[in-house]
Order: sequence, then C-alpha cells, then structure tokens
Amino acid sequence: MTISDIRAYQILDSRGEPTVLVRMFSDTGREVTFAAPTGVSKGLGEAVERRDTNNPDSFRGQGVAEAVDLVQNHVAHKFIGYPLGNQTDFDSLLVALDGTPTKERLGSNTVVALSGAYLKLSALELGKEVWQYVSELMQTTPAMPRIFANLFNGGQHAPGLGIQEFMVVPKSSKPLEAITQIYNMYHTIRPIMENLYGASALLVGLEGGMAPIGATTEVVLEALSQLNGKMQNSFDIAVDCAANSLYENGSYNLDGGQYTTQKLLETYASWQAKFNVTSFEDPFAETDPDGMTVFKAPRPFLTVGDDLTVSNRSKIEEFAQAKIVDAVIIKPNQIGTMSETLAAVNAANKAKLKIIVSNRAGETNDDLIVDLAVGLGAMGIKVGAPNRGERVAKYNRLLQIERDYPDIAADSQPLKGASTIPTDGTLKPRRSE
Ligand code: 2PG
Ligand code: MG
Repeated sequence: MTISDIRAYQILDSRGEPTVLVRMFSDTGREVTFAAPTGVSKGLGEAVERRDTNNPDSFRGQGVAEAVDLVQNHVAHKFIGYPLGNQTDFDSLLVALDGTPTKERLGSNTVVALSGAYLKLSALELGKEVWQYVSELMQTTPAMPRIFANLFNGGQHAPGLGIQEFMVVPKSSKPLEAITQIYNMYHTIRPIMENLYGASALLVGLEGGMAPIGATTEVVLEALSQLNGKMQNSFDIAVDCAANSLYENGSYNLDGGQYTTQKLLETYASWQAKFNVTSFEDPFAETDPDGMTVFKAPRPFLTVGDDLTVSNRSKIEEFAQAKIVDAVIIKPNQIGTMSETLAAVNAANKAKLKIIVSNRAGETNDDLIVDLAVGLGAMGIKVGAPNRGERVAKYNRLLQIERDYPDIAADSQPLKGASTIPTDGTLKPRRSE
C-alpha cells in the first residue's frame, strides 16, 4: 500500500479561475483526485495560495502553472513509494518541504490538494469510506451535520446585499428531509423576491444564492422569518457577516448606512429579537479592536469564527479562551494540510466549540468536505444554495451517505453557544475583562 505516482494539473474552479488538481495513484492500481477550493473573502491569517502573479500571460496572473510544476518536478518524487495510511507523517513532510508558516513556498492550494488526495487514497486502500476513515483517525462518532444552506448571496460573493450569506438551517439533520425543506424554501422565496425586485432576483451569486439588486438586509431577514413562521419554525436563520469586507476607516458600511461597532452589535441583537437570527459568523472585522472588546460580553446568539480563526489551532485556542466564539468554521485550505485541519478540530472540541465544516466561494465538484463533516460528527456544514453544480455535489453526497448508511446518527445539535444568554436586546459591552 504505497504511492506509485502523483500528477498535478491546472483546472478551473466554479468561478472559472485556475486551481490545482492532484491525481494520486497507489501500487495496487487505484487512483483518486482532489482539487483545491479557493476563498474570496479571506481571513488575514489564512495560508497563502501560490499563483503565477508575475506572469500576466498565465490566466492574467491567476494561473497555477508554477504550483503544478512544483508538485510535478520537486515534490512528487519524494513521495513515490511512500506508505499510505500515515496522514500525520505525510503532512509533516509536506509542511517541512514548504518550510514557511503560511505555506507560501509550495502554496496552500498545492499543499491541500496533495494532503486531501492522500487522505482519499488511504481510505480507498483501506476499503473505507472517507468519513469512516476520518472518524477512526479522530476517534469521533460519525453523525449527519445540520445543513447551512446559503439562500441569499451578498458581500464579496454577489453585487447587491452587504451581508455575505443568509443561511437557513433546518432543525432536522436527516439529509433528505432537510434538503426537501431547503428546496421548498428556495422555490417559495424566489417568486416573492422576483415580485419585489424584478428579474435581478433570479440571478445567483457565487454560492448559488439569490442576489436581488435593491434588497436590504431587513427585507431578506423578514422574508426568511415569515417563511419560518409558515413552516412551523422548522429551521434556524444564520448569517455570515464576513465583516472584514464591511469595515473601512474605523466603521462598518451596510445598506448605505455607517455603523460604529457598538451600533452594529445592537443591530445584530435587534435582528436576533425581530427575526430570530440565531447564528452570526465573523460579526466584526479582524482589524477592529472594539469588535473584540464588545464580543467578550455575553450575547444572545451563537458566534462563529471563520476569518477570525482560519482553521488554525492556536487561534482557535486563543479565541475560545477569550470567549469570543462559540463555534468555528473548518476549511482545510485555510491552514493547508488535513492533519493541521484535524488539529484545529481537536482544539475546538476540547474548548467545547461547535464545528461547522464549510465550502469556499471558489469550489470544485469534489465532495470531500461532506465526508469530513460526517466523520467528525460536526454540528453543521455550509454547502451554499441548492443551485450550481459544485454546491449540488455536496447535497448529493449527503443524500448518498444517508442512502448507503441509514444508521448514521442524525440527532441534530442546537445552535447555541457557551456564551449564549437570554436578553431583551439591549446589549452593553463589558469593557474590562
Ligand atoms: C465564508 C466562505 C464560504 P469564502 O466566508 O464562509 O461560504 O466564503 O470562500 O469567500 O471565504
Ligand atoms: Mg465566512
């Protein structure tokens, strides 16, 4: 059970931008592929991709020909004959070959493509599903995650809305039941938006969510909350503020208004009170010193770290300690290798933070993140809208796992964090901690 060959290629992701695909072969004649996804709204602490920035002829500098060449001519030969089923050692070798704290030499795109392919090939050789193998590596109990379906796109993912993602999260984590509800929501809300905003409401953003031009945050939240009422409160409402992209010169720009940190916090509390928004991802910018201070206060909603925590073990430990986050987004390409991703998950589990595995804005049709979420027994998975092939690939993998393994637990976890408190909506910052 060893690696017999590794090939890398340049392919296009869901936005039509180049990305790295790795093909890995075993000495028994088996083969897998894994391709790196790409973020559009990124955390400052993310591992860095390698792109042909100095070569305008290579996809206007966005090409990954250098990364492909690195794998092919400098990395692959080191792993020919390397045993499978040894993720930690494989990844340590990759990290050592890169030799930088941010993976900038090999590139996070190269590293994640190699590490993900190795995980898939090891599972295949051992005769296991990837989720089974992940749960064995982590000693976790596999479980079906709740689906965070991104019905409206904004921020850097679509023109129009300022908030990047408006997600519905069915309370059932049984895939067919949850996906049927998500489908019904999507197709109920589309004509409502078309009536309000015309044909633009039929266009979709990078993750397949609606992107109505002229809509405001409150109109969308109102529509979702009314729908929830009609559907017997069968789902939660979650937002990804991706606040790094709203923050400029010390204040936040949203729906044409300017918000101080305190005013934004009160606005979030009002969305919670009026529309029952239960989860806020990246509510403040990383570079906003007041954001961190106000968020040390108890709050009435789940707070999720993504750009803030970047799937990095030490950042997760730090933010958990400061009680700034209740849950973390896990995206392997934010950190590089699968082992570092699993170390981040371990840190989150130890701190009792909930886990939400997530897709990226630039995706491929690969469905590894679904197996990761199921194997880890993650609370949730962000998979975009039920629209666009690269998003639907994840929905379909959830359905397939449910069909093939109907005994996997589907005891949906609540969207509540350690710091969640009931409130009347009047939040005060706790300035000295
Ligand atoms: C996010 C992601 C995915 P991006 O912010 O959570 O939804 O977006 O890939 O652009 O970071
Ligand atoms: Mg995010």
